[in-house]
Amino acid sequence: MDFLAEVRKTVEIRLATEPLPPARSAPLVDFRKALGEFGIIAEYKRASPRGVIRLDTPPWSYFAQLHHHASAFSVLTEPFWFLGDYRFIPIAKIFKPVLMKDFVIDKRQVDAAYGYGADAVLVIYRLVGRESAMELAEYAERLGLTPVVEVDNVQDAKEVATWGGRVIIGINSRDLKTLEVSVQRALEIAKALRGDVEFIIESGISRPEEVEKACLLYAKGVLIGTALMKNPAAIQELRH
Ligand code: IGP
Repeated sequence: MDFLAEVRKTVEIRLATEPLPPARSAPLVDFRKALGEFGIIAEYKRASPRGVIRLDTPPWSYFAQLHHHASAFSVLTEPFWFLGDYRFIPIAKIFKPVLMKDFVIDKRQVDAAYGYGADAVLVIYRLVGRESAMELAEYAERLGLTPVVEVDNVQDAKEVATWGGRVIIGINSRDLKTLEVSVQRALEIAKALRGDVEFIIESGISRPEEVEKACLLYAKGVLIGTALMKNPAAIQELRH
């Protein structure tokens, strides 16, 4: 069974067993505006399907170290592969606007993003398909959240580019079926969008040249996880 198919099964179990999210108390901010001209989104990710990344950086110190340089935070909330937790969201939100990263297949997960205090929510096109991705993105917008719709090919990117609204396209360098990463491929997809629509580049970014290239292709920002988990101080060189 591939990763996405397997993760879907556990999301269904989570949906059946997780308690209802709290009522939102955090202020809602415009995630796109928070990125400014070009922003770095620093991701808190303790593990991935490839294994543990880092467990000795507690969430508070990660966010506290990075908030002067990052425009926003991305927080993994998937518990089984990524060792994520919804409760990381309010910690990140003390410092910056927050994107909730999970495998969203149901509106109730968008409600969780809202309740725990996120400002944006990830919707993975390849996980749910066009119809559901559109529905989930619309639902998120209705709540005032920014949908970040993740794609990993030109065709899907061009489709999402027609949706309008407040959608940001997340071009993923990682192919979620094979988990193989190519920043070059993500940049090619960005080129095909010609800056007509707001997008960010995600995954596998660790070098200043990559950040620079994304910026030159009119990305609104880059999302960096592993490299910053391993070395939060690296953000200073990554910003140009
Ligand atoms: C971050 P990296 O290579 O910098 O750690 O990647 C982010 O893009 C990655 O965690 C990610 C992800 C996802 C995680 C991209 N899309 C979907 C979970 C679900």
